[in-house]
Amino acid sequence: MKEKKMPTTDIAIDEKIKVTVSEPKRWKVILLNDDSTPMEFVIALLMEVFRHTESSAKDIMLQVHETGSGVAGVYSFEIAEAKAVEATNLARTNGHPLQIKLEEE
Ligand code: TYC
Repeated sequence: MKEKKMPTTDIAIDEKIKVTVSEPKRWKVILLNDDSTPMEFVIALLMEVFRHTESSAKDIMLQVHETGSGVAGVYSFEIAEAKAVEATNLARTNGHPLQIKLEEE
């Protein structure tokens, strides 16, 4: 039995997929000044939680003391939040009112 050939159509698919990848947002952990958190405590906290050297920790502490605020570090949101919580807990455990805020870069 003879087979009938079906008509064929060639279809060219010209499809472009655009993928846009953007950098994840970064968050600043900002220390705020107050009248009673000891300077030495802030320096130790900046060294322990934010891994600063004694020299950069002193600079940041003085910046906060003199201008009202200063950046302890810049991280992804999860890391910034974890460091802010850790630093706040450390301050409260030691009876200090140190305030910390996060700000998108
Ligand atoms: N102003 C505080 C004092 O004179 C020192 C201080 C610095 C407090 C930085 C908080 O985030 C701070 N003892």
